[in-house]
Amino acid sequence: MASWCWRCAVTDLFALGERPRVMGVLNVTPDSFSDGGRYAAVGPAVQHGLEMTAAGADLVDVGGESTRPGATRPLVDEELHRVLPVVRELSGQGVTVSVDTMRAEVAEAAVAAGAQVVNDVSGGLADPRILDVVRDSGAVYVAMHWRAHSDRMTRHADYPEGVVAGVRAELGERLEAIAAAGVDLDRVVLDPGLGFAKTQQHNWELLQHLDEIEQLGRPVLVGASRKSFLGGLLGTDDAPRPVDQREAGHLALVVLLAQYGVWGLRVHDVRATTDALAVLDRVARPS
Ligand code: PMM
Repeated sequence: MASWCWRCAVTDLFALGERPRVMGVLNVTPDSFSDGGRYAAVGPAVQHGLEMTAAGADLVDVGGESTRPGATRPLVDEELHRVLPVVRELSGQGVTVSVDTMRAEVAEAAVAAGAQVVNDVSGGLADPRILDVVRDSGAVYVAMHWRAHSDRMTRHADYPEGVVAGVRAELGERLEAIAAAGVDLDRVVLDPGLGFAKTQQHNWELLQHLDEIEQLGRPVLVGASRKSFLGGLLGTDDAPRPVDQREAGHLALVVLLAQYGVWGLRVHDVRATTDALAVLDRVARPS
Protein backbone atom coordinates (compact mmCIF):
# COMPACT_ATOMS: atom_id res chain seq x y z
CA MET A 1 0.00 0.00 0.00
CA ALA A 2 1.24 3.49 -0.78
CA SER A 3 2.27 5.55 2.23
CA TRP A 4 1.14 9.16 2.21
CA CYS A 5 2.92 12.15 3.51
CA TRP A 6 0.33 14.87 4.03
CA ARG A 7 2.86 17.53 4.74
CA CYS A 8 4.84 16.63 1.60
CA ALA A 9 1.70 16.84 -0.52
CA VAL A 10 0.80 20.19 0.97
CA THR A 11 4.30 21.47 0.51
CA ASP A 12 4.44 20.33 -3.10
CA LEU A 13 1.09 21.79 -4.04
CA PHE A 14 1.93 25.12 -2.47
CA ALA A 15 5.55 25.30 -3.56
CA LEU A 16 6.20 28.36 -5.63
CA GLY A 17 6.00 27.18 -9.19
CA GLU A 18 6.63 28.86 -12.49
CA ARG A 19 3.18 28.04 -13.76
CA PRO A 20 -0.27 27.36 -12.33
CA ARG A 21 -1.03 23.89 -11.11
CA VAL A 22 -3.10 22.04 -13.68
CA MET A 23 -6.05 20.13 -12.22
CA GLY A 24 -7.38 17.62 -14.74
CA VAL A 25 -11.15 17.04 -14.60
CA LEU A 26 -12.28 13.44 -14.21
CA ASN A 27 -16.06 13.33 -13.91
CA VAL A 28 -17.07 9.75 -13.15
CA THR A 29 -20.74 10.53 -13.66
CA PRO A 30 -23.19 9.31 -16.28
CA ASP A 31 -24.59 12.84 -16.79
CA SER A 32 -21.67 15.30 -16.94
CA PHE A 33 -22.32 18.20 -19.35
CA SER A 34 -18.71 18.30 -20.41
CA ASP A 35 -17.69 14.63 -20.70
CA GLY A 36 -21.06 13.07 -21.51
CA GLY A 37 -20.51 10.10 -19.20
CA ARG A 38 -17.44 8.82 -21.05
CA TYR A 39 -15.62 7.98 -17.81
CA ALA A 40 -18.47 6.49 -15.80
CA ALA A 41 -16.80 3.04 -15.66
CA VAL A 42 -13.69 2.51 -13.53
CA GLY A 43 -11.39 1.27 -16.31
CA PRO A 44 -11.82 4.20 -18.74
CA ALA A 45 -11.80 6.64 -15.82
CA VAL A 46 -8.46 5.38 -14.46
CA GLN A 47 -6.98 5.31 -17.93
CA HIS A 48 -8.05 8.90 -18.56
CA GLY A 49 -6.63 9.96 -15.19
CA LEU A 50 -3.29 8.40 -16.09
CA GLU A 51 -3.36 10.03 -19.54
CA MET A 52 -4.00 13.44 -18.02
CA THR A 53 -1.13 12.89 -15.62
CA ALA A 54 1.17 11.91 -18.49
CA ALA A 55 0.05 15.08 -20.29
CA GLY A 56 1.21 17.17 -17.33
CA ALA A 57 -1.69 17.37 -14.88
CA ASP A 58 -0.42 18.14 -11.38
CA LEU A 59 -3.54 16.63 -9.88
CA VAL A 60 -6.60 14.75 -11.07
CA ASP A 61 -10.00 15.87 -9.76
CA VAL A 62 -12.35 12.91 -9.38
CA GLY A 63 -16.03 13.83 -9.07
CA GLY A 64 -19.09 11.61 -8.75
CA GLU A 65 -21.79 14.28 -8.67
CA SER A 66 -22.72 16.29 -11.73
CA THR A 67 -23.13 19.98 -10.91
CA ARG A 68 -24.44 21.12 -14.28
CA PRO A 69 -27.42 23.50 -13.89
CA GLY A 70 -30.57 21.52 -13.12
CA ALA A 71 -28.78 18.31 -12.09
CA THR A 72 -30.27 16.22 -9.29
CA ARG A 73 -28.00 14.72 -6.66
CA PRO A 74 -26.93 11.06 -6.54
CA LEU A 75 -27.46 9.17 -3.27
CA VAL A 76 -24.38 9.14 -1.09
CA ASP A 77 -23.83 5.40 -1.64
CA GLU A 78 -23.94 5.94 -5.40
CA GLU A 79 -21.40 8.75 -5.16
CA LEU A 80 -19.11 6.59 -3.03
CA HIS A 81 -19.47 3.72 -5.47
CA ARG A 82 -18.51 5.96 -8.40
CA VAL A 83 -15.59 7.75 -6.84
CA LEU A 84 -13.75 5.42 -4.47
CA PRO A 85 -12.35 2.76 -6.85
CA VAL A 86 -10.98 5.47 -9.13
CA VAL A 87 -9.45 7.45 -6.27
CA ARG A 88 -7.90 4.30 -4.84
CA GLU A 89 -6.46 3.12 -8.13
CA LEU A 90 -5.04 6.48 -9.23
CA SER A 91 -3.61 7.25 -5.79
CA GLY A 92 -2.07 3.81 -5.69
CA GLN A 93 -0.31 4.59 -8.95
CA GLY A 94 1.19 7.76 -7.51
CA VAL A 95 -1.25 10.29 -8.98
CA THR A 96 -2.11 13.28 -6.78
CA VAL A 97 -5.88 13.02 -6.51
CA SER A 98 -8.44 15.55 -5.43
CA VAL A 99 -11.99 14.51 -4.72
CA ASP A 100 -14.71 16.81 -6.03
CA THR A 101 -17.45 16.39 -3.43
CA MET A 102 -19.71 18.39 -1.14
CA ARG A 103 -20.26 15.47 1.24
CA ALA A 104 -18.22 14.82 4.40
CA GLU A 105 -18.77 11.08 4.12
CA VAL A 106 -17.39 10.97 0.57
CA ALA A 107 -14.48 13.26 1.42
CA GLU A 108 -13.55 11.11 4.40
CA ALA A 109 -13.65 7.87 2.44
CA ALA A 110 -11.76 9.40 -0.49
CA VAL A 111 -9.03 10.73 1.76
CA ALA A 112 -8.74 7.29 3.35
CA ALA A 113 -8.42 5.89 -0.19
CA GLY A 114 -5.53 8.26 -0.94
CA ALA A 115 -6.99 11.61 -2.06
CA GLN A 116 -4.82 14.52 -0.92
CA VAL A 117 -7.14 17.37 -1.84
CA VAL A 118 -10.81 17.96 -1.06
CA ASN A 119 -12.42 20.11 -3.75
CA ASP A 120 -15.72 21.26 -2.25
CA VAL A 121 -17.77 23.34 -4.69
CA SER A 122 -19.97 24.44 -1.78
CA GLY A 123 -17.08 25.75 0.35
CA GLY A 124 -18.46 23.88 3.36
CA LEU A 125 -22.05 25.13 3.03
CA ALA A 126 -23.67 21.93 1.77
CA ASP A 127 -22.28 19.72 4.55
CA PRO A 128 -20.34 21.65 7.21
CA ARG A 129 -18.96 18.39 8.66
CA ILE A 130 -16.65 18.27 5.64
CA LEU A 131 -14.52 20.87 7.41
CA ASP A 132 -13.91 18.42 10.27
CA VAL A 133 -12.72 15.85 7.72
CA VAL A 134 -10.35 18.40 6.19
CA ARG A 135 -9.07 19.46 9.62
CA ASP A 136 -8.47 15.92 10.81
CA SER A 137 -6.95 14.60 7.58
CA GLY A 138 -4.67 17.50 6.79
CA ALA A 139 -5.87 17.51 3.17
CA VAL A 140 -5.63 20.61 1.01
CA TYR A 141 -9.08 22.25 0.79
CA VAL A 142 -10.47 24.03 -2.27
CA ALA A 143 -13.41 26.21 -1.18
CA MET A 144 -15.51 27.40 -4.08
CA HIS A 145 -18.14 30.15 -4.08
CA TRP A 146 -21.58 28.54 -4.10
CA ARG A 147 -25.10 29.43 -3.11
CA ALA A 148 -27.40 26.50 -3.80
CA HIS A 149 -27.58 23.01 -5.26
CA SER A 150 -27.63 22.74 -9.05
CA ASP A 151 -31.37 22.12 -9.38
CA ARG A 152 -32.05 25.64 -8.10
CA MET A 153 -28.80 27.62 -8.40
CA THR A 154 -29.91 29.74 -11.36
CA ARG A 155 -32.53 31.32 -9.06
CA HIS A 156 -29.73 32.60 -6.85
CA ALA A 157 -27.75 34.64 -9.40
CA ASP A 158 -28.69 37.90 -7.74
CA TYR A 159 -25.96 40.24 -6.47
CA PRO A 160 -27.39 43.65 -5.49
CA GLU A 161 -23.94 44.85 -4.39
CA GLY A 162 -22.29 43.59 -7.60
CA VAL A 163 -21.05 40.08 -8.26
CA VAL A 164 -17.41 40.75 -7.35
CA ALA A 165 -18.27 42.33 -3.99
CA GLY A 166 -20.85 39.60 -3.33
CA VAL A 167 -18.54 36.69 -4.10
CA ARG A 168 -15.70 38.26 -2.18
CA ALA A 169 -17.85 38.84 0.91
CA GLU A 170 -19.31 35.34 0.83
CA LEU A 171 -15.91 33.68 0.30
CA GLY A 172 -14.63 35.77 3.22
CA GLU A 173 -17.43 34.34 5.37
CA ARG A 174 -16.47 30.84 4.26
CA LEU A 175 -12.86 31.47 5.28
CA GLU A 176 -14.09 32.50 8.74
CA ALA A 177 -16.14 29.31 9.03
CA ILE A 178 -13.22 27.21 7.82
CA ALA A 179 -10.89 28.79 10.37
CA ALA A 180 -13.51 28.39 13.11
CA ALA A 181 -13.67 24.67 12.33
CA GLY A 182 -9.95 24.47 13.10
CA VAL A 183 -8.66 24.08 9.54
CA ASP A 184 -5.22 25.52 8.94
CA LEU A 185 -5.88 28.33 6.43
CA ASP A 186 -2.46 27.76 4.89
CA ARG A 187 -4.00 24.70 3.25
CA VAL A 188 -6.98 26.53 1.74
CA VAL A 189 -7.42 27.58 -1.88
CA LEU A 190 -10.32 29.80 -3.00
CA ASP A 191 -12.33 29.55 -6.21
CA PRO A 192 -14.82 32.14 -7.52
CA GLY A 193 -17.10 29.37 -8.82
CA LEU A 194 -17.62 30.38 -12.44
CA GLY A 195 -21.05 29.23 -13.62
CA PHE A 196 -22.42 28.51 -10.14
CA ALA A 197 -25.32 30.88 -9.41
CA LYS A 198 -23.74 33.30 -11.92
CA THR A 199 -24.95 34.72 -15.20
CA GLN A 200 -22.58 34.77 -18.15
CA GLN A 201 -21.94 38.47 -17.48
CA HIS A 202 -21.10 37.68 -13.84
CA ASN A 203 -18.41 35.21 -14.93
CA TRP A 204 -16.71 37.78 -17.13
CA GLU A 205 -16.79 40.37 -14.35
CA LEU A 206 -15.21 37.93 -11.91
CA LEU A 207 -12.45 37.16 -14.41
CA GLN A 208 -11.82 40.89 -14.78
CA HIS A 209 -11.50 41.38 -11.01
CA LEU A 210 -9.79 38.27 -9.68
CA ASP A 211 -7.45 40.53 -7.73
CA GLU A 212 -10.35 41.30 -5.39
CA ILE A 213 -10.78 37.62 -4.63
CA GLU A 214 -7.04 37.27 -4.11
CA GLN A 215 -7.16 40.09 -1.58
CA LEU A 216 -8.74 37.56 0.76
CA GLY A 217 -5.19 36.30 1.16
CA ARG A 218 -5.43 32.82 -0.29
CA PRO A 219 -4.34 31.35 -3.65
CA VAL A 220 -7.00 31.18 -6.34
CA LEU A 221 -8.10 28.27 -8.54
CA VAL A 222 -10.26 28.95 -11.61
CA GLY A 223 -12.49 26.50 -13.48
CA ALA A 224 -13.55 27.98 -16.82
CA SER A 225 -13.02 24.97 -19.06
CA ARG A 226 -15.93 24.21 -21.45
CA LYS A 227 -18.37 26.35 -19.46
CA SER A 228 -21.45 27.88 -21.01
CA PHE A 229 -20.28 31.49 -20.75
CA LEU A 230 -17.60 30.55 -23.30
CA GLY A 231 -20.24 28.90 -25.45
CA GLY A 232 -22.39 32.01 -25.20
CA LEU A 233 -19.57 34.35 -26.22
CA LEU A 234 -18.39 32.21 -29.11
CA GLY A 235 -21.84 31.34 -30.44
CA THR A 236 -25.18 33.10 -30.54
CA ASP A 237 -27.98 33.41 -27.98
CA ASP A 238 -29.95 30.74 -29.80
CA ALA A 239 -26.98 28.53 -30.67
CA PRO A 240 -24.16 28.56 -28.14
CA ARG A 241 -20.87 27.11 -29.37
CA PRO A 242 -20.99 23.33 -28.64
CA VAL A 243 -19.09 22.10 -25.60
CA ASP A 244 -16.41 20.34 -27.66
CA GLN A 245 -15.62 23.50 -29.67
CA ARG A 246 -14.76 25.89 -26.85
CA GLU A 247 -11.12 24.96 -26.26
CA ALA A 248 -9.43 27.67 -28.33
CA GLY A 249 -11.37 30.33 -26.47
CA HIS A 250 -10.57 28.64 -23.18
CA LEU A 251 -6.85 28.63 -23.98
CA ALA A 252 -6.91 32.42 -24.25
CA LEU A 253 -8.09 32.43 -20.64
CA VAL A 254 -5.43 29.88 -19.66
CA VAL A 255 -2.70 32.20 -20.90
CA LEU A 256 -4.22 35.29 -19.31
CA LEU A 257 -4.78 33.57 -15.98
CA ALA A 258 -1.27 32.13 -15.98
CA GLN A 259 0.17 35.57 -16.62
CA TYR A 260 -2.01 36.95 -13.90
CA GLY A 261 -0.57 34.31 -11.54
CA VAL A 262 -3.47 32.14 -10.43
CA TRP A 263 -2.56 29.16 -8.27
CA GLY A 264 -4.44 26.63 -10.33
CA LEU A 265 -6.54 25.90 -13.40
CA ARG A 266 -9.23 23.22 -13.49
CA VAL A 267 -9.32 21.94 -17.07
CA HIS A 268 -10.59 19.11 -19.25
CA ASP A 269 -8.00 19.21 -22.02
CA VAL A 270 -4.79 18.90 -20.04
CA ARG A 271 -2.53 18.54 -23.08
CA ALA A 272 -3.84 21.75 -24.67
CA THR A 273 -3.39 23.59 -21.38
CA THR A 274 0.14 22.38 -20.69
CA ASP A 275 1.11 23.12 -24.31
CA ALA A 276 -0.14 26.69 -23.98
CA LEU A 277 1.68 27.06 -20.66
CA ALA A 278 4.90 25.68 -22.17
CA VAL A 279 4.77 28.28 -24.95
CA LEU A 280 4.09 31.05 -22.48
CA ASP A 281 6.95 29.87 -20.30
CA ARG A 282 9.34 29.73 -23.25
CA VAL A 283 8.54 33.25 -24.36
CA ALA A 284 8.90 34.54 -20.82
CA ARG A 285 12.33 32.91 -20.40
CA PRO A 286 15.34 34.91 -21.65
CA SER A 287 16.90 33.34 -24.76
N1 PMM B 1 -16.73 23.36 -11.83
C1 PMM B 1 -17.38 22.19 -11.94
C2 PMM B 1 -17.15 21.15 -11.01
N2 PMM B 1 -16.25 21.31 -10.02
N3 PMM B 1 -14.67 22.64 -8.89
C3 PMM B 1 -14.02 23.80 -8.76
N4 PMM B 1 -13.15 23.96 -7.75
N5 PMM B 1 -14.22 24.83 -9.61
C4 PMM B 1 -15.09 24.76 -10.65
O1 PMM B 1 -15.25 25.74 -11.39
C5 PMM B 1 -15.83 23.53 -10.81
C6 PMM B 1 -15.58 22.48 -9.89
C7 PMM B 1 -18.37 21.98 -13.03
O2 PMM B 1 -17.73 21.78 -14.25
P1 PMM B 1 -17.59 20.30 -14.91
O3 PMM B 1 -18.98 19.75 -15.05
O4 PMM B 1 -16.91 20.52 -16.20
O5 PMM B 1 -16.77 19.46 -13.98
